[in-house]
Amino acid sequence: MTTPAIHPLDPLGPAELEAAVAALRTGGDLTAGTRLISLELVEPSKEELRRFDEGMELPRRAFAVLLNAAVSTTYEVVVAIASGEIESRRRVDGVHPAIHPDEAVQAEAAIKADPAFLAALEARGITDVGSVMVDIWSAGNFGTADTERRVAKGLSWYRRGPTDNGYAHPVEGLVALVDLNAMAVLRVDDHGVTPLAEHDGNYGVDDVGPLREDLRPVEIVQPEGPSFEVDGFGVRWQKWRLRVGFTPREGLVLHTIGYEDGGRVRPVVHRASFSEMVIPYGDPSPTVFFKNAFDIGEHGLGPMTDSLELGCDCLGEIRYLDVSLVDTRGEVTTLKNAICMHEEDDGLLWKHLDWRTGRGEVRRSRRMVISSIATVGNYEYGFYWYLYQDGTIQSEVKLTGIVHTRGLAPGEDPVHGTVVAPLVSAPVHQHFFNVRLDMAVDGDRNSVYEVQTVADEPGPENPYGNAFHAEERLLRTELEARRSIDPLRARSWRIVNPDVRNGLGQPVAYDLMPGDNVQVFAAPDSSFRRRAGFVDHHLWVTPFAPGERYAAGEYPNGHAGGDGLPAWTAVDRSIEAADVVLWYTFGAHHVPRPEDWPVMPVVKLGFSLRPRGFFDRSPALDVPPPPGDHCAT
Ligand SMILES: [Cu+2]
Repeated sequence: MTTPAIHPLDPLGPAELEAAVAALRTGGDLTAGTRLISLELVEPSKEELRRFDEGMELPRRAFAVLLNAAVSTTYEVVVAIASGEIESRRRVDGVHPAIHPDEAVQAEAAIKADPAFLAALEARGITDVGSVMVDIWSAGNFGTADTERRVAKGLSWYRRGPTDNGYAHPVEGLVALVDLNAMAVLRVDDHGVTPLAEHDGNYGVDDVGPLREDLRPVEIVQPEGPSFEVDGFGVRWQKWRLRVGFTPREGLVLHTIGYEDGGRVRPVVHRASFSEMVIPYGDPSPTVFFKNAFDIGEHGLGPMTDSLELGCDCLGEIRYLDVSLVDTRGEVTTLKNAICMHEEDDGLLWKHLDWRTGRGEVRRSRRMVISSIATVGNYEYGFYWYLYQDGTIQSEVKLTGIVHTRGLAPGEDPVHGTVVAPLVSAPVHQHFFNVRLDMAVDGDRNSVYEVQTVADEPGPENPYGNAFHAEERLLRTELEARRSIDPLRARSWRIVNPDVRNGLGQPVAYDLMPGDNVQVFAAPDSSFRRRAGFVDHHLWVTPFAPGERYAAGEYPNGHAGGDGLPAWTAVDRSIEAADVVLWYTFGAHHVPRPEDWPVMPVVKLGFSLRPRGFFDRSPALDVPPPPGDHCAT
């Protein structure tokens, strides 16, 4: 068997991770007292990629974040994979690196062995600590003495059996504070005993009573296989070309998305990824107020990514990609089927019936789906990218899993939550995502316009009062480009290449079309808002800078705030005719419903990138009619 040649954008494979870990051990960076928090590819620059295209080989390098837990010191180390040479080593002061899942497991064990915690359980009539599940939450930064340390908080639930849904039985009022570096419990705060909720919240086949019996099979058959080709991490589907990537922090990443047109591949997006996400809860009670986990920056989606199963998470002719990850000790594991690729029928693509002649043409839409799902404690996040035959790229998150719960005192009627079962409240919260789009519409030099519809003033030019038009406004600098959605004016943002014209003489462009979105409700001076400044605006635009990767900064865990987009864009750099990066923040309110219990049906949200004069006319005209002669006349 031949191994496909490694492309410079491919994620680090198992042998490369092993080599990097060995180099870190040899170099004295990974020792018994240090933890490997993350290890990922140093991605090549655009300049290097051009050299690769010209036939030059590029060296592979790994970027490691290491924590010396004994002295609470963080290091960033760059390793040359082939030679094992340590290229650079930098101590980063004043930061707390992300919490690796290994550490969460250890922190849970430490809490469950703590005498004060056991005593607090006993006060609640719980003597079998093995049935208690303690979820580890990032502690935020509320300006207390604790924030000097790398701390997390443990919240507890009780399982009535080995497969019981513990979230139905909150062990309310208990907050354990754990020092992750010392892996020691600092304190257990007990805010008062309430009775354990009795109702179960199980959802397995055997738990839910008779299943409906009127569902007949749907089979997706592609006898000639799917219409896409996968070569390593490279993907070709219809006229789309791209490379799939994966990082321990962002999970699924798409690289070099381009569209083949007139015999050449025209670039659209250089790199697309979920750069950050955060879920602020709106309940001021002591077991909830601090909950605003930055699941990407404080934890990392990679190790939480699910191994997907054929025919369950995706349906049809599926191609999977495996990815490899390291744990804090440097052990390499391969996650099978981490990324799923398949095609879906997408209903109508276009249609017209000439009603005078009875002649009709209709085409069905097919879309390419590239997806990955992360289980983040109680919740599932599905990250989906769709490519369409009309040149559209869509990004969608699917929210599902189990809503977070807290226990209620008898008679308590929660203002900031929904009662989903007796004595169980699901607190109100929001889910915010930031997608980083390093755009390249027909090249790197792009400008961004805000587009919205305006009504003309009534007057001699508008005598009938009917006139309205779309108005474009160039966003010249970073501060001008801090923008929010305005759906009533159909506001969108246009990424234009000022140097390239279409056949009609118009500059080629793609539009960023917002989907469902919301505003943030936490107070402007709250700890959460200082730390998650990227939720202040839906759109941010920056000139590309290699160090600007994540919307809330490189190290959001326990950070006091201000890092990331608010800091970078305060410089107010020019973004006109530049290599621009768009950062789009979108979110959902989640006022839980009884119907979200005990496991929540999927909620979808996202946005699209839609061609605007990128083509001279519909690029979907050459899609053939469905087989058979009954769909075209
Ligand atoms: Cu939610």
